[in-house]
Amino acid sequence: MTFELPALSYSHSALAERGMSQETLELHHDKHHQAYVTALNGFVEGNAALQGKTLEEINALSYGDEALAGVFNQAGQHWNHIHFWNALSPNGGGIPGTLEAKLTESFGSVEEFKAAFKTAATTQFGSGWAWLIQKADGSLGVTKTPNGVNPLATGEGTALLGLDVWEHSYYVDFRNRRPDYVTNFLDSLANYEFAESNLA
Ligand code: MN3
Repeated sequence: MTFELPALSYSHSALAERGMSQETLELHHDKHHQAYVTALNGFVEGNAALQGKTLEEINALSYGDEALAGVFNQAGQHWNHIHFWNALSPNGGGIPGTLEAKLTESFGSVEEFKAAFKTAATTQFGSGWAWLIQKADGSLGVTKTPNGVNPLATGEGTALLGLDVWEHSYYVDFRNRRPDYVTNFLDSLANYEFAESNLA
């Protein structure tokens, strides 16, 4: 199986008014994500045990296996970025009713959810991700992961909404101001319809 870079469902300039520039999407999607896909395909080509496996299967079998650490980095990042492009929207920021009720039930209020997510995203030291997840008991939670790790790999829960906090995701638009990038995501860019569609 050869993996491919999925096209964005919006134009590279579609998020610019909401704080994610065309330059960021051109670099992040066309260059960074493409590099993960190219490297992953190289690993698959050289390892018969990976051939014919889905991306989810490669994530699962490579996570935590020291000999496959390089494979996991690329597979995890391919999965994470596919999720991430869907987690952004030119009409982002509005929270649909079913998700709002779940957020209120689990966090107390939407504002408390946002505060918890922002804490996770800003305290992830170095590169990584912040996630809204649904746990096995159905409740929602917030977690953070380093580098290419995701909740699919760790088994913490189902990823509802993930935010890339690698510097390449915000340095063009926000320079070193990661907290502002996170707040802008939560208020103006997040595709909460996508998050709701990931609920069990
Ligand atoms: Mn990235």
